[in-house]
Amino acid sequence: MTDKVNKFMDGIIARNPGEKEFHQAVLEVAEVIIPFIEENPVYKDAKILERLTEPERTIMFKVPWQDDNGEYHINRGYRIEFNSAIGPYKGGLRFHPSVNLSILKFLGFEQILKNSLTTLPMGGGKGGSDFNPKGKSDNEIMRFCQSFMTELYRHIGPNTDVPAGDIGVGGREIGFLFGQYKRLKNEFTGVLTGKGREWGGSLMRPEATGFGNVYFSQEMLATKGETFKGKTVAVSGFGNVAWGAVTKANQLGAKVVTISGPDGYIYDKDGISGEKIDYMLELRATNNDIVKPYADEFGVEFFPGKKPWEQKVDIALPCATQNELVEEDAKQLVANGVICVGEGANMPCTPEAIETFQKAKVLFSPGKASNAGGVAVSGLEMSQNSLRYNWTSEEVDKKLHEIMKNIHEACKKYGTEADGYVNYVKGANIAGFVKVADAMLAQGLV
Ligand code: NDP
Ligand code: 2IT
Repeated sequence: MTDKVNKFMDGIIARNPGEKEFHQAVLEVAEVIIPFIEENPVYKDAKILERLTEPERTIMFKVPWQDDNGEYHINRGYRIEFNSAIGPYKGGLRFHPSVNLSILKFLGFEQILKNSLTTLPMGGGKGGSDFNPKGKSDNEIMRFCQSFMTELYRHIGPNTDVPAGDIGVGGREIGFLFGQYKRLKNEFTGVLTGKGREWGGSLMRPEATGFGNVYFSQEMLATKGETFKGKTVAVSGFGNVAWGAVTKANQLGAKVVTISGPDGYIYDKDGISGEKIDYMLELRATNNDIVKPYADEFGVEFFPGKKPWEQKVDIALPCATQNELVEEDAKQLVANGVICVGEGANMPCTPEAIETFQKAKVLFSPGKASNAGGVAVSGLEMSQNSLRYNWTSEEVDKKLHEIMKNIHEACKKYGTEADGYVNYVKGANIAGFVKVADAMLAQGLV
């Protein structure tokens, strides 16, 4: 089997040279799906995996804009329309200086299977720019978003491609992007999700990814008769996903002791709760990319240049970015007795880290399963926009909770191994794949 995977990956690497994050995301899927299609030759004969790993369309464009001092800047914009077998392309936009084709292709590819797992009718896509929001004024952000949408608008639409937020793109940016789309098209449609609640946004969308991650981890813990109550939790990042995860973990009676930024992490032995959670929002809104001010504000310890995984915790929720938790970190967490790791970010754990958790039989969920709550509520926002109606927070939260439970069940169905251990990576990939593959088969050579 390893030979078959290697041969397949040789083809991927040759056709997509230098795209290491994309290779990493495809390898994780290929290791699971190639043995599966050997047993289900209908997918093999139709070359579904080969077709699935080639984006339907890749758009790259120039984004010129002017800063507050009148200086000109040129950034690059992208939208990867990866797969539309089960619905319009759907996925976030990332604004971060590290953005390149490889990162967006890895995210777009993951999004296909994630969206399939939600059970909602959404294809996979991702986009963004190498624009750095750090230190930019509101006006600069607005001008950038307007320029970005001035090109993107011709490629998207409520039945074609529906972007949303991701790193560096939150409610404010979605507002500027939506405003420009509306001016260009003279249409008020659900072309973006993550909109403000007054103008078509779904309640609970800001909370959805972090809440969903905790709901999923709650299901994993329940398989061992455990709960969040009284557990110590390490969270990384301090953005949208981290904020939602900290909030829900608190509600379930856990104590969250860390959050982190590119500058290091803070350790709050009393737990990040109450007004300290609200402070996370302030920190994010400053656009300064640092978590240290939390330590100054609340008089707790700050560990510059370090990651939270060196602390002894029961549960780890990586919510910052890809490859932020490496093998050494995983070994440290395991040595300290971690029982559950729920990925809130996309691909935050390296393959070696995942293997370390799985070997130690730690409950481990891949982002495409446990962070699917964000895009799931985006899907519910699309439904509400089509209905021209709004559900209450309670209604949306209930649906989100149900969806996360269903994803957990699907992972268990396809991922339970002979000894009873649930391999959630295997389960998520197969469960997500089958629906998309069947749709592709039904639609002919697409
Ligand atoms: P935010 O921009 O709100 O926060 C991102 C956090 O990660 C910040 O703390 C950010 O700090 C940090 N970060 C980003 N890039 C890097 C980097 N290269 N090195 C170190 N730290 C970094 O984004 P989100 O919370 O929305 O996204 C976090 C993760 O969750 C991402 O992997 C995203 O793809 C994933 N995700 C998001 C969803 C959503 O609905 N928003 C849904 C599903 C997954 P800084 O900006 O200072 O670098
Ligand atoms: O990675 C993700 O799932 C997101 N950033 C959310 C995508 C969406 O369309 O809500």
